Amino acid sequence: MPSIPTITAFEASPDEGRGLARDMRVRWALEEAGQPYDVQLVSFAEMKQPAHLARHPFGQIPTYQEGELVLFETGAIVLHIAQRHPGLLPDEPNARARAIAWLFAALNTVEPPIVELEQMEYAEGDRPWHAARVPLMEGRVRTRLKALSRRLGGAEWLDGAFSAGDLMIVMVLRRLEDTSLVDEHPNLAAYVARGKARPAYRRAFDAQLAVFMDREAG
Ligand code: GTB
Repeated sequence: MPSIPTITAFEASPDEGRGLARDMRVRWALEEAGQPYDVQLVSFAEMKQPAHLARHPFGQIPTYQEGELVLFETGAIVLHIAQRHPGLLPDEPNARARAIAWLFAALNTVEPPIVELEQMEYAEGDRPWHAARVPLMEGRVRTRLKALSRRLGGAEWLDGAFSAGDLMIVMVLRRLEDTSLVDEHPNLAAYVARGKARPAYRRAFDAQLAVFMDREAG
């Protein structure tokens, strides 16, 4: 009998239930796949202990455990789920390869300048070069968003039916929610809204929010 996978997530996520920590990507993929899962919550201290380091060499969340298989990296985890369940990758081989390309593009091409912009705010906000660097970094993000918006055009999803590639792009774009950068492209804003309106997304979001609410309730 196939085992129910267990993922790890923050015991106390710094995002306070906003669904911005990376377990949300895995939860969403599992919900799209209709795959039940368990969650093991870990503290920051536990994440750096040998038991968790055996699961994740960098001491981070999320991880994914299914029988003998232990995985880290959200790209690898989402791809694994998508390859084993219907609903997240097309069957036709070329369309499937293109959907996987979008998954890689989300992580390798779109997310890096977004993370850099984000990190600059909290890690370099008080540095003398900060004011000069902001427009530079925003420019790099804008370059990616412009290209993404152009490619999406008036389509519902990036390449045919909703795929793991869309899931990852939506999650990466969500990282810009505290800015107006996505809103500069109404088609991208509508695309993110479509992703967030999916029932599987809602279930995943509510599940991670419940962790925060339970903790708040004491
Ligand atoms: N490349 C890895 C992957 O995709 O799986 C990156 C994993 C990662 O960065 N995990 C973060 C982590 O464990 C949590 S998600 N950090 C702890 C550590 O490195 O010690 C990153 C994150 C955290 C908080 C917010 N937030 O508060 O909004 C958003 C995103």
